Amino acid sequence: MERILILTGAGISAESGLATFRGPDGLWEGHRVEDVATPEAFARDPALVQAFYDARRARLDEVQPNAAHRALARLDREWPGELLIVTQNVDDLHERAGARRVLHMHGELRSAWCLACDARTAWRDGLSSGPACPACGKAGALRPDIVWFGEMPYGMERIEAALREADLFVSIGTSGAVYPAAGFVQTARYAGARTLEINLEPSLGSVWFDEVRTGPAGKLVPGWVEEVLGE
Ligand code: BV8
Repeated sequence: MERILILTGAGISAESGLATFRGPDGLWEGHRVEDVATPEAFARDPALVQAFYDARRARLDEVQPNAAHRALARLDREWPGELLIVTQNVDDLHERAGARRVLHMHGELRSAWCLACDARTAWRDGLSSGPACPACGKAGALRPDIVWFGEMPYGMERIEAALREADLFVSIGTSGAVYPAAGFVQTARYAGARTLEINLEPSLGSVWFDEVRTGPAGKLVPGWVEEVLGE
C-alpha cells in the first residue's frame, strides 16, 4: 500500500479567505516578514508582533475550510496506508475539515507558548493583554506558538523519516520559498518517491516535480483525491 506524504502551504487556505505570504505587494498583511515573524522582531516590538498574531488568530473565527481541505480530510479518512499531512500553515482548517494525521511544522495560531514554563496551551483569544499561563500562572510570558524565521521547525525527525519512506510526495499551495520545507521534494525524490505539485502557478521548486498541475487547490485537489482513491 502506497505511503503518501502531503506538504501544504498558504495557497490551500487562500480560497478560505486567508492571506498568503507573498501577495502582489510582497508585503504580508501590510508588514515586512522580518518585522513580525522573527524572534528579533518580538524582542524589539512585542506589542506589534502580538497584535499581528492576535489579528490573524481572530480571523480564524471568520473563515471555513474549503473543498481542498475537505478532500484531504476525506483522503485521510479513507486511505488505508500510511499518510501524513505536513502543513506550513498555522491555521487549523485541515483539522476543522476533519483531517487527523496533520503535523504543523511552523506551529499554530491557536496555541500559546509560555516562556516561563515552556508549556503549550490551546489558545483562541488575544495575547496582547499579557494573560497568565494556565500551567504556571505567570502573567505576560505567553508568546505565539509559531516557528519564526531562524527558529527550528517542529517535527523534523518525524518529517524526515516520512520523506525517506514516502512512495508519493504531493506539494499543495506553497511557493517553495522557505526552507527546510522547500527542500522536502528533493529528499523525497532521492528516496525514490513520485512527486506531484498542485499550485496556482509553478513554484520555485517546480523543476523537481515529476508532475505539476496548475490551478486553484479548491478545484484540483478534490479531483486528485478521487484519482488516488479510485486507483
Ligand atoms: C530554519 C510561520 C534553522 C510564521 C513561517 C538562505 C537560504 C536558504 C534558507 C535560508 C536562508 N536564509 C535564512 C534561511 C532559513 C529560513 C528561510 O528559508 N528563509 C527564506 C526566506 C530564504 N528558514 C527558517 O528560518 C526556518 N528555520 O531554517 O531553522 C535552524 C537550524 C537549527 C537550529 C535552529 C534553526 C523557519 C522557517 C519558518 C518561518 N515561519 N511561518 C507565520 O505563519 O506567521 S514561514 C511562512 O512562509 C509559511 O509558514 C510558509 O512556510 C512560508 C512560505 O509560505 P507559503 O506557505 O509557501 O505561502 P506563499 O505565500 O509563499 O505561497 C503561496 C503559494 O500558493 C504561491 O505559490 C501561490 O501561487 C499559491 N496559491 C495561491 N492561491 C492558491 C495557490 N495555490 C493553489 N490554490 C490557490 N487558490
